[in-house]
Order: sequence, then structure tokens, then C-alpha cells
Amino acid sequence: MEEKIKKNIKYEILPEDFKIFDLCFKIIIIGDSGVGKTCLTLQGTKNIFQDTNSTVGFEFSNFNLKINDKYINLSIWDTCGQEIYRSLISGFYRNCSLAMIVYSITDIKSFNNIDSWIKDLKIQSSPDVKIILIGNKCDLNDIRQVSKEKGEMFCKDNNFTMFFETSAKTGFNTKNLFIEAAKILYFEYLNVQEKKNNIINCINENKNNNIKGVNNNVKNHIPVVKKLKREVIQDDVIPNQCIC
Ligand SMILES: Nc1nc2c(ncn2[C@@H]2O[C@H](COP(=O)(O)OP(=O)(O)OP(=O)(O)O)[C@@H](O)[C@H]2O)c(=O)[nH]1
Ligand SMILES: [Mg+2]
Repeated sequence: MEEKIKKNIKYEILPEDFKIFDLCFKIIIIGDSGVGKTCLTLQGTKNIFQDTNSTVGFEFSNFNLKINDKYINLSIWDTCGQEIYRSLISGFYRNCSLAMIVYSITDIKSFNNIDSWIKDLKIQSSPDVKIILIGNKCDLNDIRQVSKEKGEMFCKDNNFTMFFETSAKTGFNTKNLFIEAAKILYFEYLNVQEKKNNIINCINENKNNNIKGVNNNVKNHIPVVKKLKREVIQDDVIPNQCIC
């Protein structure tokens, strides 16, 4: 994807009750109990900060926006972080396009536990799921236990897509987080479309050559086309990405 296209992107946030979409994506939010997943979701999607009870199972919200000409729905699954529900919630990971793994910058244990969340995620979700790492509660800098550099390094070492520090309390980076998630998924969609178009063009070109009889060696190209097609079909397995 050309950088120029990425830079020229236009977006607009749509109301929560907006109904008709071109693209729908499932996002799950995981991480230890108390790191602020529910507060982060509330602040990012509804601009409110309120103390909530520990989540049981999961809570569901929508974040809708238009990127360029596409109407996009993010269905956000805020899961519970309590150990006792761990096996229950891993079933929710299926078909997610993107996972947000949250730790609290004031709690080193929640940072050290990221590995176990990744392990659960990899078992249940597709291998190409995008991951955003989030260090929440950055308003509490005085009692910070995890440096920003440590978070950034972890993100880089594990090939995650993006890293954010956020504060659900002040709203720092919370809206931005969901906008960036939507952009990542939108670009992934464009990439898949681009590959599909390349294959179609390639097949059509071969067909034309066959008809005109210009290229008698056209048979030599066919295995290449088949190979390409197979690759894209595999790439295309983003079941979470539905065109409504
Ligand atoms: N100072 C500060 N407190 C926060 C922030 N985010 C959440 N909290 C507090 O952290 C506590 C836990 O927040 P939740 O959003 O319920 O945590 P959770 O990750 O959803 O927890 P589970 O539902 O049990 O998995 C609450 O008391 C929040 O008020 C933040 O950014 N800054
Ligand atoms: Mg919660």
C-alpha cells in the first residue's frame, strides 16, 4: 500500500446507532482484571469515564466511522480479565480481526502476563490477527512500574501492529486508539482487494492473449496464476471481515 494513500485518508466518526455498513470488523479487548479495559472502551466510544464493576463474560459496544468512501463498523468485545473466566472467554476470540491487549503501566504483573494472553489468543484466533498493545492508566505516572520504552520494545519484538499508552481517566489517546484500529483494518481490506484485482487482471490478460493467439507460450503462465490465486484465497481468510 502506497504511503501517499495512507496519508491522504479521510475519516469521519458516525453515530453509534448508524446501521448500514460496507465493512464490519470484530475487535476483542483482553488483559488482566483491573487494567481498565471497560473504562477504556467507555471513554473511547462514549467519551465517559466511570467506575464500573468487574466485567462478567463480556460487554459489547460499537464504534462506527466512515473512512474515505467506506462505512465501517467495529464491534468491540470488552472481555473480563478474571482468571476464573479465562477458559470461557477464549471462545470469544474466534473470528476477531484485531485484538487489543491491555496492561496497566502501574502494575508490572499485568505487563508480565501479556505472554499468557497472547498464548490464548493464538490458539483461538486466525494467525493473521492484528494486535495492538496498550499501556493504560498513563495519568498515574508517579506510580508507574512499566516504562514506555519497555512497552514499545515488547510491541516491536513481538511484531505487534501498534503500541499506545492511554488514560481512560483523562481520555488521552482513547479515541485515537479506535480510529487507528479502524484504519489498520481498512488498509488490510484494501490490500486484499488489490491482490484480488491483480489476479483478475492477470487471468484476463492470459485469456486475451489466448484469443488473439499472440502468446503461444501462455500455458507457461498458467501455473503462476494458479499459485497466486491460492495464496490470495489463503490471505483472504479473514472471516471476520464481512461486507454487509
Ligand atoms: N487512574 C486511572 N484509573 C483507571 C484508568 N482506567 C481504569 N481505571 C480504574 O481501574 C479500575 C478498573 O477498571 P476497569 O475498566 O473496570 O478494569 P477492567 O480491565 O475492565 O477489569 P475486568 O472487567 O475485571 O477485567 C477502576 O477502578 C477504574 O476507575 C485510568 O486510565 N486511569
Ligand atoms: Mg471490565
